[in-house]
Amino acid sequence: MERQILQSLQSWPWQPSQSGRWKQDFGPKANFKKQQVKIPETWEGFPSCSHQLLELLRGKTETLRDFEAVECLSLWYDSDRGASHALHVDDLWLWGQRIVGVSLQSPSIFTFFDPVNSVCVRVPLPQRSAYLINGRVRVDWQHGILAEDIWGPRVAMTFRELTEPMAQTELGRQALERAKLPGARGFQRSRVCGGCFGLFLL
Ligand SMILES: O=C(O)CCC(=O)C(=O)O
Repeated sequence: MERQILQSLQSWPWQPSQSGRWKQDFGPKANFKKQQVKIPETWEGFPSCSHQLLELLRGKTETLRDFEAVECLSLWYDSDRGASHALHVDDLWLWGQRIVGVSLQSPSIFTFFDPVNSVCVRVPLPQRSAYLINGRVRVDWQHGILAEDIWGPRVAMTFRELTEPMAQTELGRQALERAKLPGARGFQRSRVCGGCFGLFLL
């Protein structure tokens, strides 16, 4: 399945992102400073491989049974560019409680940091594993990937859901519908600590 996913992602162009990363972003576009969100007209759903992957992940734990992703963000960490992901908390006004991600192509380490108690926890992310961040870890702890923990090209796919109030808005309903479309085609060719952190091997 890993090879199939990586091949399918190659149908899409990688856009330059921050800190030596490249990205492919499928979902609503947010202005995080203004807390505004819109649905790009050109967004035709997730890459088709992600639907099979999400189905697999929903079957791994009861916590994900009703998980409805509205964003699929693929990140390619380019070791040659010293790629990393600074410690952060995913935006709370837009993204819901559960964040799910898979690690492909090479292993890494997730660094979690509790700024209130200055505690750091490091969790290995094996190649072909999936994680779930939920509860207090999602809200109170920062997470990130240090440059020293990228040892080769790594592709991460992260799936996010909307907050409940957002999901109930007209825009939220439209985003959910769009995310469920059978699968967008690449246009290149056609044109820890309370809460929960779970790790699954795919
Ligand atoms: O690379 C990863 O698996 C984590 C990605 C992440 O933290 C994010 O997209 O907010």
